[in-house]
Amino acid sequence: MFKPLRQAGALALCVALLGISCAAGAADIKSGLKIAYIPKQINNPYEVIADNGGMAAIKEFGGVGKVVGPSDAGASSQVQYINTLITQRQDAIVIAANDANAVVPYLKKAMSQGIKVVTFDSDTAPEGRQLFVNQANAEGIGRGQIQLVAKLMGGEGEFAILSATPNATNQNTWIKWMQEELKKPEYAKMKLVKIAYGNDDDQKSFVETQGLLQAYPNLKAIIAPTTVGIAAAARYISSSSSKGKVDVTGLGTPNQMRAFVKNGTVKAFQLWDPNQLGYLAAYAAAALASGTITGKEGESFDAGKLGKRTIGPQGEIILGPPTTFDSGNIDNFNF
Ligand code: RAM
Repeated sequence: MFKPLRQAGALALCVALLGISCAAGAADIKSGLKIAYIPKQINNPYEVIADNGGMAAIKEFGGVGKVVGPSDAGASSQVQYINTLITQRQDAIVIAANDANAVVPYLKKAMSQGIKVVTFDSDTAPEGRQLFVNQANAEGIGRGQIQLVAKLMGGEGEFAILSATPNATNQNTWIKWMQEELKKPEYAKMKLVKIAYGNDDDQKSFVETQGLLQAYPNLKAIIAPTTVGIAAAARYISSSSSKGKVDVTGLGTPNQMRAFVKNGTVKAFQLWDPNQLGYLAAYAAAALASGTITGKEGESFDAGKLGKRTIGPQGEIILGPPTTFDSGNIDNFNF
């Protein structure tokens, strides 16, 4: 008689007897859950770290994880993978969406067949998923990027944004908040001259950087809110005559950016731990697929080493604030 109390019954017990709601624990996760990850693109180092975090979590709770996905971040490149996963009757799909709308009909089809859908990193329109695991508050990321570039530029001059694809939900939301932040009077002497798109393709990002420097000879900084873009921009600038004149900042992984911080091309940039992002998304998907949460605001679940997490408005779960990396702390990070 104690066994049911220890497991699924524990939740009902604390609600009924103590009058409080309890977080769903890892013990409530069904065993053998099939959870498939679809990154924006499989060859993006950031996505690889995030997916590895997901696979580690799935291993912890005894599920079966896999990663499938396209080699480019095009708007509908993920559709065929979603369709295959539906046929394979996965328990949950965890996806970093390349477009807010293109994948929605297919994800809706998955959900209509009982497959749980969690977006992470880059969201769909809300009807395309049950939960969105966001790396950090989008407004905070966008405003933070402008605050950082303003410091680097001494609060005046021309700067450009080198983004990922024109459809990327995450970058577009961050850029919207950057533009909001820029309206403040303290940035009156700063001018955003261009938003370029490197499509999260290393070579295209490299060429776009070159184009920005040619088109805007007075450019003082480039913000690349993409790990692919910032690394390509830094590589271009580090061996060009713009080194020391044009600051590169944005969102990057410490391991990809370390050499450029050491050689002085990059003074500071930001990110969160993509591994933890993928890890959190797996626990969210497992809690949904086990029926311990339904996706409503206020529900909470156990996320392994990340502890208890609570669903916020619009089905959003936030990992935590970003870290700013510079020459003083970059060697403390290895991802
Ligand atoms: C790239 C991708 C990803 C984004 C990071 C910051 O790797 O665009 O979606 O979150 O950059």
